[in-house]
This record gives sequence, structure tokens and C-alpha cells, in this order.
Amino acid sequence: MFQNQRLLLLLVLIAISFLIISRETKKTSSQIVLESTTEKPNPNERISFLGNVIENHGEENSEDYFLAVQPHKNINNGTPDQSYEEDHFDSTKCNLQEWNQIETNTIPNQKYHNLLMKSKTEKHNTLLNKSPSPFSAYVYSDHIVVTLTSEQNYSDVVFCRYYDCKMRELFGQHFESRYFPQSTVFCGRRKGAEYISITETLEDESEFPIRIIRRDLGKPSHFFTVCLSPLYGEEPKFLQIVDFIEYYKLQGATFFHIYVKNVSNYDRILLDDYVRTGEVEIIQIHDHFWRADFMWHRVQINDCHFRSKYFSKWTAFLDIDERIEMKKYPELRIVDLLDETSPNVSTLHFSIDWIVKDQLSPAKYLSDEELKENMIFRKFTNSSTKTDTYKQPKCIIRAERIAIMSIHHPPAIYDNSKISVVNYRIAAVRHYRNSFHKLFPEQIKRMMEYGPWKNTTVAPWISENLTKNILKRVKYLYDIKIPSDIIKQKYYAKEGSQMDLERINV
Ligand SMILES: *[C@@H]1O[C@H](CO)[C@@H](O)[C@H](O)[C@H]1NC(C)=O
Ligand SMILES: *[C@@H]1O[C@H](CO)[C@@H](O)[C@H](O)[C@H]1NC(C)=O
Ligand SMILES: *[C@@H]1O[C@H](CO)[C@@H](O)[C@H](O)[C@H]1NC(C)=O
Ligand SMILES: *[C@@H]1O[C@H](CO)[C@@H](O)[C@H](O)[C@H]1NC(C)=O
Ligand SMILES: *[C@@H]1O[C@H](CO)[C@@H](O)[C@H](O)[C@H]1NC(C)=O
Ligand SMILES: CC(=O)N[C@H]1CO[C@H](CO)[C@@H](O)[C@@H]1O
Repeated sequence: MFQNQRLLLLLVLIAISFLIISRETKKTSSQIVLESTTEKPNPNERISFLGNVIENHGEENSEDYFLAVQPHKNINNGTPDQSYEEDHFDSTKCNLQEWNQIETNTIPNQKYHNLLMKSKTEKHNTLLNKSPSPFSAYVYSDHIVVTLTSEQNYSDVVFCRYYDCKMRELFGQHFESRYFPQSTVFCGRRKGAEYISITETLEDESEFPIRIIRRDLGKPSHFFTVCLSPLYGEEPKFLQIVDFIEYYKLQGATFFHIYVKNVSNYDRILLDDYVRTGEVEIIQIHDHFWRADFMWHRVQINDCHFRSKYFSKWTAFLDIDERIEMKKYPELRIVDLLDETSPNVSTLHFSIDWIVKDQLSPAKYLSDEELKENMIFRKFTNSSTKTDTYKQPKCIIRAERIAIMSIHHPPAIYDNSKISVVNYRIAAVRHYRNSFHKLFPEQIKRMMEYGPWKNTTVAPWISENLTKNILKRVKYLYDIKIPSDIIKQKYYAKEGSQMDLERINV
């Protein structure tokens, strides 16, 4: 009965599409098609029934459901690179992938997690979210991690709920877990699960399930990548972004996870272009509960920690105004330091040099000269000379060995690996502190305690290459020569139209 109805629906759909085709091609066979839908063919004959129709090469006034259409060019001379058993893959099924056949009912390091929960390590519960708010999900060899935008309910019980390729719930296969670390839930794996959600009870309707991202490939594809804190606020960003990315590329980084709350359309062109070339992933952030822009930081660090686990061997957590530099051996790069780091070290900890940034960066590319003059590393060189090792340091970590990551350091590590505090004279962070920052005025006051102030510049090889690389990327995107109206008119004419240039405002 049910199958009959489905078939009927299918026939109606075919009839409607045929009706549309027939109208366009001014054929008159549509009535015959509509009549034939009332015949209710036996569902067992479905395959052969449609098969026949397709075989029958659509004579103009036949009763065919499909008209055979010849391709523009004869392309019968190739075969697909790879074939799958397409006869068994229909609209009701999921293709169960090789990698997605694993089931697990425990999560690794549970005992250690319980200890950390007891000691409330990195418990904040400071936001307003009233639901788990799944953000991203990552599958590793024996577990799944769901990160959340919520920062509530540390260590309370929750349920992982699994969904197949069509977002149909895999009923009865839920997994009981806890909110841990903050903004995170660890879940077991389920065969065929492609989406996942989190609810506080099994009766709760889940929020939109999210696609599970693969991080189960074993070997990371990158050696050194960077997580960039959320971008928001009024200051124009394109020059800061290109300076940041090109700087760390010179230092050996090969990929950037960039979290965006809001940037101008002009700045977005640049970010999108790095996505085009495969160097950047943009993670757009938006909460369905109220939160101020600066309240994203912890949630972003947490998400990027799990996003980077088994994606990259080493990951730096940085702000747009921070540049780690090799001070004693300026000819070396950060990746040279990482290559020399003992395998027993899971964290490199860098102290801060403050650099006064007392002007905003420009909003647009105007000329090479103007851009060069405004390049951050050229323009701002007034630097602090004292340091406090534990004052807002930044870290590069081995993500898979860290249990919890926070803004300045990892509060919990899995193995007995070490945090290595890098000698301040060997390497440190040039932190271009915006000296008219409105949000945290007390930080400016504290920064002033790190004098006396000294003029310091970056290594000549960096200055030279960075200038060149920034100019190249910026000009490629923004230095577009606008032709004269006459030339434009000529090209419009080639497309067959005479445009009123003033009207279309180009
Ligand atoms: C989560 O926290 C909120 C606010 O503190 C509370 O109302 C809610 O009951 C908690 N949920 C669970 C599952 O404990
Ligand atoms: C986003 O940023 C742009 C550029 O700074 C600004 O003009 C706009 O008002 C911002 N929008 C929101 C919703 O904050
Ligand atoms: C790493 O740690 C192990 C055990 O603590 C030690 O035997 C080994 O020498 C260390 N390796 C390095 C390179 O420091
Ligand atoms: C460097 O910054 C300090 C602290 O803001 C300031 O007192 C000093 O005048 C600046 N030096 C130069 C050369 O701008
Ligand atoms: C800082 O040093 C650089 C390079 O020696 C020099 O070009 C620049 O003028 C100096 N800036 C200031 C403010 O003294
Ligand atoms: C890392 C890098 O790109 N280094 C280049 C900097 O520029 C000089 C010449 O300008 C090249 O020789 C380096 O290879």
C-alpha cells in the first residue's frame, strides 16, 4: 500500500516535469502521461517499467516518460575514473564509508577527565546560553568531540545523539557523557554516524545536528598551523590580516584557522582569497544567545584545539597583533625551533615584548608607497625592554597531548610531557598593542611599566620578504585597473548589449 503511494507520487512528479518539458518543446503528449498515472502499475514492475521507458528512445508522440536527449558532443569514448555499485544506491540509502564503521562505548582518558572535573579545572560558566549549542564535531580514531558555543553546565550529564547521512536519528544509539572540558562533550563512535547533536535529556528535541569533520587520518597533514582569535571591531583589518598570514608563512606555517565575528566586505575579499588558495579556513561565529564580541575568546581557543588535533603537529594560538620572533638567531624560523624541540615537550611558552601601536591601520589599498609606509612591522618599532614571563604569554602546542587549552597556556596535559618556557632572549612575541584600546584601558597602563622603550625592528630578511609578499597579495586582489567607459562599452557590446553606463553605475 505504502509503496503504491510512493510510486504514485513518483509518477505524478514525472508527469509534472514532463508537462514542463512538453510545454517548452511544444509537444502534445502530456495528456497521455497524465492519464497513465491513474493506471497504478504494479510496484514489483517498477524497475522494468521505468527501464523500458528509458530504453525506448522517445519518439515524438509516444507515451514515454523520458525523452532521450543527445548530448551536445559525442562523449561516449571515456569511462568514469572510478565506479561504485550505483544500482544499490538509491534515494533512501546512505553509502556506508570505509572509515565510518567503528563503534566505541568508552572514551579515552576518562579517569583523568573525572579527576579534572572534580578539581573544576577551567570551569567558567559565565555565559547566558540555555542550551548545549553544538558548534563543531570532530571524529578521531576512537572517539568524537563536539565543541559548543555554550559555556555552561560544566560536568553536568548530557547525551550525544547520532544521525545518518540524511540526518535521520540513529535511535537507541545515544551515548551518555558530560560537559567536559568547558564547551566540550566527548562521545563514543557510531557506525554510519555523519551528524551529531547534544541534548541534556533524551526527551529534549535536539538542536540542529552538525556534520562530523574527519580527524581520524592518523598522520597530521600539517607540521605547523595557526589558530587566530576572533576578528571583530571597527579597526580596518585587511593590512593586519595579510601581514599576519604572510609573516607566519615566512616562519613556516602552512595553514590558518581564522575565526570571524565581523569584518568589512573589503577585508573579507582577502580572507576569501586565502580560502581559495587552500591556506585558510574561515570559521564564522554567531551565537543564538546574547554575547559581547570579546566573550568568544575561550570558546574559540577550545574549538581550535580540537580542530587542530591530528590536523597539525604544532599549533600556535595567537591574536591578530602578535608575531612570535626569533630574537637571538634572527636568521632562523619558528619551525627551525620546533624541529629542535625535544619530543618530551608538548608546549612551548613565549613571553611578550610590547610594541606601541598608536595609529589605526588603513582601510583600503591606495598605492604601493602608502601601503609600505603603513605595514605594521615597518611603522611600529617602539618596544618594551623588560618582561614578566607569566604575563599574558602565548603558546605553541602539540594538540593531541593537551587535555585542556586556555588562552595563555594549557591547564591540563595528558602525558607527562613538559611545558618548555622559551628563554625570552631566544624568542618572544612582538605584541603590537593598540594603545587606544577602548575595552581594557587598565592593560595600557600596565604595559607602560615595561620600559625603558627602545626602537627595535624585525630581521632584514623578514622585512624584505614580508614587504614583497604583502604587496604581491594585496595588489593581486585590490589593484584593479578600471578601463575607460569607451573600452567598457566595447566589451558590453561583445556580449550583445548596449549598456547605459550611468544607469548601471560602473
Ligand atoms: C545548566 O545550567 C542552567 C543554568 O545554570 C540550569 O538552569 C540547567 O538546569 C542546567 N542544566 C543541566 C542539565 O544541569
Ligand atoms: C561589521 O563591521 C563593519 C566594518 O567594521 C561595520 O561597518 C559594521 O557595522 C559591523 N557590523 C556589525 C553587525 O557589527
Ligand atoms: C624524554 O623522557 C624520557 C623519560 O622521561 C627520557 O628517558 C628521555 O631521555 C627524554 N628524551 C629527551 C630527548 O629529553
Ligand atoms: C615609546 O612609547 C613610550 C610609552 O608609550 C613613550 O613614552 C615614548 O615617548 C615612545 N617613544 C617614541 C620614540 O615614540
Ligand atoms: C628605528 O630604527 C630604524 C632602523 O634602524 C630606523 O629606520 C627608524 O627611523 C628608527 N625609528 C625611530 C622612531 O627612531
Ligand atoms: C623564506 C624566503 O622567502 N626567503 C627569501 C627572502 O628573500 C630573499 C631574496 O630577496 C630570498 O633569497 C629568500 O629565499
